[in-house]
Parts: sequence; structure tokens; C-alpha cells
Amino acid sequence: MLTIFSSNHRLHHGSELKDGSLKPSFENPQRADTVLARVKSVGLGDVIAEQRYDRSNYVRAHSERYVTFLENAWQEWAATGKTHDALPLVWPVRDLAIDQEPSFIDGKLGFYAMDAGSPITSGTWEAVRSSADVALTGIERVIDGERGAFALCRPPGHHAAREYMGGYCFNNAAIAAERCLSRGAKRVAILDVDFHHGNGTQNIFYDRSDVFFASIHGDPSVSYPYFSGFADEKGVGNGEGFNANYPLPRGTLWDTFSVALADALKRVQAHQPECLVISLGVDTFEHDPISHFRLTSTNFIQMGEAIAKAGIPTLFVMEGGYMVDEIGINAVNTLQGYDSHAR
Ligand code: OKP
Ligand code: ZN
Repeated sequence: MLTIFSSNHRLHHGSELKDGSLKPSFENPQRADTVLARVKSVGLGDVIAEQRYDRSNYVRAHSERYVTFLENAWQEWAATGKTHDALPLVWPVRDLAIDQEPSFIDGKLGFYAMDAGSPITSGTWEAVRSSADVALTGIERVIDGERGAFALCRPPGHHAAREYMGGYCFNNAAIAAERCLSRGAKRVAILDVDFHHGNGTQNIFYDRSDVFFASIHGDPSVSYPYFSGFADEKGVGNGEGFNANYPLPRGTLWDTFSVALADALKRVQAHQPECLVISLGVDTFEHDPISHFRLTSTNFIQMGEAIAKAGIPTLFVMEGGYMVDEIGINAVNTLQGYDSHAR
């Protein structure tokens, strides 16, 4: 399988608010480098660099003003004399939720964020757009006939919605899906197997029937992102019936996960998509430091096999996975499982 990788990911290395104090992000550069090393050591296939895409490719999944905010946020923050990472500290919740962008950076950060886990550093914009370009380069290859490709994106992005960041900034999977549609596809499916609900992807496509979205994740009543990912969220308007959530309890093993996966894949196939985008988080691993499922490294091979059997050209987009020692093994196991059964 072809891998797309950008060394620009290293430009993003920040800190996050975790358990009440500021810590280096679990989402660190070592993650992508470990996955890349594994891709190379098993000889998964060619590794190519991303192509540069125009910003208009990010604007379909995200709003114009959100993209502009991301582009300028670090300069605006640095102009106030600060040299450390930018994080929000006030949010437009419920009755404070007006739709007017503040003009000062502190206000903008809260306006365009859902959590304090998405730091903006001097290199964030370049890293984030390169990560989206990795996904765009990958989907292009899949549209052009590759049966599978791996977008080794970092930073990841499935919590990023149309107009706010959360767990990082651009929704790489959604950006790829939009590109697939603009290249002529009528239907696309996105299946999210990361431990955390893909709230951003759900938000972007919630009222649309062209993109079917399914997510298997930790029950949001006890897991981040807490406010999204329940089974009764099925889409609205034209999108009704085109969103499927599979919240599962803490401690979930492969026997339960695989039943949800089979059901999600059945619904993906029923949608008859021209291409499938997998939000590939491997934080479902039994030893992940921030998540609560218990999949084994072998289960990731089985996951890749199950996805391959759906018989749809597939782009894998890297999302979470924080047990750095095993992230390479688990991500690449999924891809090898796919390759061994792809038709
Ligand atoms: C991203 B992905 C908030 C920090 C919360 C939550 C985990 C983000 C996971 N202060 N971080 O889905 O793996
Ligand atoms: Zn995750």
C-alpha cells in the first residue's frame, strides 16, 4: 500500500490542558515518525511526499472565516507579546453562543475551539495544512485507481468541525471526502474507528446524504468528546439516516467491537460509495494511555481484513493512538490486514 507522509508534521508540537494542568500533548511528533518507521521496516509499499493544495480545498469542509483564523492565529497571538502556545480560555456555551467573531485573539480562540487540547504554535498552520495535503494527495491516488492508500496525517483532525477546532485543527478525513465529491463521486462513506467519537466529521456532514458517516467509539457519557456521539444522533434533514454512531462501554474487547464494525460496514456498503475514508485511530489498543478499549495488536489485522472485504477503494487517514511504542505496529497491522484481503 502507498503511504503519503509530510515531514512538516514536526512543526507542530504543543501542550494541552490535561487533568487541570498544562502538559506536553500526548499528540506528539514521535507518533508519526514511529508509524513511518514501521511502514518502512515491514516494506508496506512506496512512501511519497504530499502535494501542495490550494486553500480552497480546505474551505469546503471548513468555513472561510475558520480557515482565515487558523492561518493568522499564531501571528495575532505573538503580536500580544507571547511566545508560548496559544490556548483558549473562554467559550461561547449555550446562551453565550452568539455567531459574531470577536476581533481580539483571546476571543477568537474560544470562538473557534471546543477544547483546551488544541494548541496553536508558531508551526501549527504549516503542519495542519500539510496534514490536510497528505489526505488530499492520498484521496487523489485512490480516485485514480489505487485500491488502498495510507495518509499518514499528523496532526489528526476528526474532532475539527466546520467551524471549530477540537483535538486539533483541520478535519483531514472530511477534506479528503469533499475532494472525492468534487472530482465527480456521487457518494462517499467515512468510517471512524478511533476510540473517540468523530464529532467534527459528524458535524460537517450531518445534514447531507452524499456522505454517510459511521463512528465506533467510547460511550460519550464517560469519554471525550462527551457532548456528541450518542446512538440517537442519526442526521437531520436530507442527512437523516446518513449518520450512525456506535457508542461502546469502557473495556470493550474485539468480540463486541467487531459486531459494531460488521454492522457499520454493512451500512457503508448499502450506501454504495465510490470511495471509503477510514478515520484510523489506534487508540482502541488495550494499552493506550488515554483510552479505554482493549483491542490487541492482532485485532488490528482483523479490522483491516474486515474493511477490505467491503470491496471499496479505501483511503486510511491517521487519527489517534498514543501508546507510542505500539502505534506503528497497530496502524500498519490494519493496513497489512487490508492489503491481504483487498480485491
Ligand atoms: C484526539 B483523537 C482537552 C484534552 C482532551 C482528548 C483527546 C483528543 C483525542 N483538554 N484530549 O481522537 O485521538
Ligand atoms: Zn482518539
